[in-house]
Amino acid sequence: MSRHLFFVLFVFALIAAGCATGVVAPTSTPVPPTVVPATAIPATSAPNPAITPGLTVADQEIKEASVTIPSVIAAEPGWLVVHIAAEGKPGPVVGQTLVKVGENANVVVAIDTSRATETLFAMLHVDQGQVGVYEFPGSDAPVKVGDAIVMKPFKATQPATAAPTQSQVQVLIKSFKFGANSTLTIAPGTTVVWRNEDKAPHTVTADDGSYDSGNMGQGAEFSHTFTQAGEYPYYCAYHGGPGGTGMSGKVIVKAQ
Ligand SMILES: [Cu+2]
Repeated sequence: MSRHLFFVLFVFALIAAGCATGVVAPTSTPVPPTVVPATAIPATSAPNPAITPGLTVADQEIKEASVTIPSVIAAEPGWLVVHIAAEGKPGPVVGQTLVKVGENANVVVAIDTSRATETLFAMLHVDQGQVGVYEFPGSDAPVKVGDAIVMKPFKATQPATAAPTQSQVQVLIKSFKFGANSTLTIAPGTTVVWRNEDKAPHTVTADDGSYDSGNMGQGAEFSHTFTQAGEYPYYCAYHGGPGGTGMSGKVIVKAQ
């Protein structure tokens, strides 16, 4: 037997022994794979480079203390955060919700409506640090594309409240006067409707310029809704002037 053949046999013997030990090894209960709870996975996931983060917003009325963001595209798990406006820029946060990687349609975010401003900012933040816990200021920073924060402003109006008891008041313009009594006191939210009964044209022009009917021929109507408490003097541009001069009147808006 040559040394070479001996070596080959020796290798076969080793393989056979290996197989044998594999076969005769005592069977033990299989060890289940370690299950890591989702919340315990460290948030080291890198953003998917194939996805460009972005969002689409829509002006809306606040419903059930929530706003809806039509579309949010995230490259990594994150937060859709709603900021209120402070001097035209995103200010404090009034609500946030988790978003998944990819497109999230119609994302509903519960917000603190008592602090909501007319303009709100929808902003995409990452979910780093402790996953599922919003940490900002902290690890959950805004997402940027280039140098730009992924953010868009939108208008959110408060839901309409109960209608005022008397929502509309008419003032007849007659004989070059604004009604029998030129001073009218109304509740906030009331709409005043002026109607010109004269053959002569008139105008309803606010002293502060906040509203102006322009020329009103006979039978013409002009309306304005007063929402804020205060005094609102007005005049006819043809027959009066600001400061109660000539043909003029005053609307006093007072909470009742
Ligand atoms: Cu007039």
